[in-house]
Amino acid sequence: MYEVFYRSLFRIRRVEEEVAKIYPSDKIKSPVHLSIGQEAVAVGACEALRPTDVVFGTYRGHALYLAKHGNLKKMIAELYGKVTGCAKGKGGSMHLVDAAAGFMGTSAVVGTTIPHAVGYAYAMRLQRRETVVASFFGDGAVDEGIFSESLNFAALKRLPLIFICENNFYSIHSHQLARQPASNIVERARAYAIPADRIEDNDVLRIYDVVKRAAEAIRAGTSGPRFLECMTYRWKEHVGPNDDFDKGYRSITEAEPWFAKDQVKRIRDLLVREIQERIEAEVEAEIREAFEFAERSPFPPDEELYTDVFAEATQWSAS
Ligand SMILES: Cc1ncc(C[n+]2csc(CCOP(=O)(O)OP(=O)(O)O)c2C)c(N)n1
Ligand SMILES: [Mg+2]
Repeated sequence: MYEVFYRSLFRIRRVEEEVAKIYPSDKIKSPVHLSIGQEAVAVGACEALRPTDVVFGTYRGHALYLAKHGNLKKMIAELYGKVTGCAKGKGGSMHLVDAAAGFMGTSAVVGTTIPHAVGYAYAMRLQRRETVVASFFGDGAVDEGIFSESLNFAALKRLPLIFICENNFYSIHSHQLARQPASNIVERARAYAIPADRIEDNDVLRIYDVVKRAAEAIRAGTSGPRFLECMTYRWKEHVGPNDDFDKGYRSITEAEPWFAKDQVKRIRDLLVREIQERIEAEVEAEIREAFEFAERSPFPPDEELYTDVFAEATQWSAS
């Protein structure tokens, strides 16, 4: 089990470190919001879900895409704006999608994928499917009205949905307590009669356990939606590859306890050396291959400007 966690955590960390390294070259054609430091939330949750379960995330979506086993080559090609990318090179880092892996897409507009997840879960309930849906969003999305509307509707209809708030304390440069009167996101979920937990320390194994139990209860039909608030910490700047502890809105002293809780290192230390090294060599080879694939892929042809703009008439009539 630890091997599986470590492979996923290490893969995400290393992919994003490579993204950060290559970003100044301008080969990557969209802004990047890195999850370095926050990987445990996506990995703990996605390992607890089935491949057939689906997740909806945000523009800070690399970790979730990879944790849900999204295609790495297509992700890097998408960042490069290449036609082989997961959104044909038209979406970039903030609009990753891999429906085959159950990664249903992300959006740059804060809060917007929460109701998408609710709608999907409603469809699963109506069709009596076993699929569990997970909606990932930041503490900033809680500032949006749609957050409360979504919780209310999901609770009312007992939808098969797990809300997962990645609370990294900040919405861009604004601390949660500069935007909200109290640090009580988990209590707001309880106010809608949604069972809710808060995990304080980014512990990947605890996140796994809580999501596993939630998914089992939902699948057994003994629970409506569940809510999980995961306290975590973004190590890099809000957008881009750099550190930003010199910007004045937060301090390195605040960050240090979170560096000490690094889950990539923690799970690595639970494995014997041969296994660590084997996993690392395999992941490094996969990453090299993905960047080479992106480098040699072509940009979309000009005609692609006119496709995927409006839904095709056949799609409307089919629905
Ligand atoms: C509706 C909307 N309002 C404002 C913005 C500007 N904006 C972009 S990212 C962001 C921060 C959101 O913070 P949070 O939800 O905590 O996610 P995090 O970046 O911390 O992962 C904001 C306010 C936006 N993209 N969409
Ligand atoms: Mg945040």
